[in-house]
Amino acid sequence: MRRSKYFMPTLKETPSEAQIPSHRLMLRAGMVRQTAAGIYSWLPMGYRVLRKIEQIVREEMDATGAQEILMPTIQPAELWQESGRYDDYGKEMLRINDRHDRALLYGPTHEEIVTDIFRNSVRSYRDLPQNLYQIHWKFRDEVRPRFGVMRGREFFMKDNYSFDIDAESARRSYNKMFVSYLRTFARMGLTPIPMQADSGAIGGDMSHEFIVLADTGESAVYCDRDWFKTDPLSLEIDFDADLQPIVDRWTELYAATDEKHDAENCPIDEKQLYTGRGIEVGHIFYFGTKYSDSMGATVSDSEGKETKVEMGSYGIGVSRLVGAIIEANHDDDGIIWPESVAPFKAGIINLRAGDEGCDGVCQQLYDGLTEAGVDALYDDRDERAGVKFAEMDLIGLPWQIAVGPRGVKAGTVEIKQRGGEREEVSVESALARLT
Ligand code: 5CA
Repeated sequence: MRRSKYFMPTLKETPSEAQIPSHRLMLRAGMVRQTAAGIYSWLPMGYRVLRKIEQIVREEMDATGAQEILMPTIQPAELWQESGRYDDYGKEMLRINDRHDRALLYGPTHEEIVTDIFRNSVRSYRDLPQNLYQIHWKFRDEVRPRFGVMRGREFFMKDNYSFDIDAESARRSYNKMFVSYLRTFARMGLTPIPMQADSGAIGGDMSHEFIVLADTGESAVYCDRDWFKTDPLSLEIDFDADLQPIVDRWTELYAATDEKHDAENCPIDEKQLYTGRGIEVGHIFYFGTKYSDSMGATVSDSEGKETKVEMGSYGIGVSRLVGAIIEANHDDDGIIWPESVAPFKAGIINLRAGDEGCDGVCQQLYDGLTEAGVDALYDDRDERAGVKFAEMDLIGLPWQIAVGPRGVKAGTVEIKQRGGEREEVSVESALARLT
């Protein structure tokens, strides 16, 4: 992509409404624009990151055997009246009447819809277990939308729902999601901490929040310092095997939120206890027959007896993750994208656009990267070098290659990793490093 043609409305000034780094940086880098309170439009660069995160989530969901579906954002009130949540949900639910005066709502979550699909389609234990997921928009009319996409009213979520014949099998489904979440967040360069949590409006008796550390996070975190010693990506995971040992290994380290942390009885000794703040990027729930009971979702078991199906639901805040990743990866100059979610892998900076030599080398780099399937943003504008370097640091691409007249004469370019040291190398070795 050529910077001169790219729609990336960066801001020089720090927007006064933004209180935390990720919100400031997302506005300054032209990734998003607020359309209404807590409602955002995603501009090209922000949307590229959102899609990268979405794709990692999708790949990791698929790896567990979950199947992707797409449910409507607008839902009929009747299903929520059946489950008993229509009144409970209160003002957070955006309620709508259609032209026939039928009560609809913009879905804040999808337990009711998916339970309805299930009860109309599945009759026998032979069709279980099932696990269905979707990635799309939710609306919650939060009292205090804030921190940009971190606490929006409209936000992008991955939500999935498991259906099992009994509690033991439901536990296996829960464990799969638990382990899959460790991998998912680790692939985005984050350290996920699963913590025992309250299940709130979703209900149920087993629940874990997945927290990533950031000083600006809304949740307090208490965990064992040994937490940070194991990389989930280093584990061989077979989703058909018993995952309980992996879950135990993580939960034995003990981590808890404010509500669950009990200073008197905390099993971790003081020196080992890490206390900090974090951002909730995922939340998983096992709620048994809460919805199958109220909504009548049953299947016949191996003896032909009608049995209420055991359910769980599992969420990941896909749009929140864009902010959370920035909170965990930035410096005074801007964002520092982990490669797996970066909007482009490299930025090419032409230090003298219009100079034949510089233009030629930049084009050679750009073509070479494009042919190798490496996304690059080529700053071909007629702008001061300082402006270009500052913008590249702001938008945080993992690699920068600067091309100037002096280097071109010597057959070299300057390559550096965001936040790292500059190095003079040949055009070929710059290409080799990135491809
Ligand atoms: N039905 C369950 C699981 S699918 C559910 O809705 N869980 S949740 O309420 O915990 O939401 C799942 C994730 O969505 C949260 O962990 C959080 O990362 C994200 N999320 C929740 N509210 C917001 C919000 N207002 N703005 C951005 N992300 C949010």
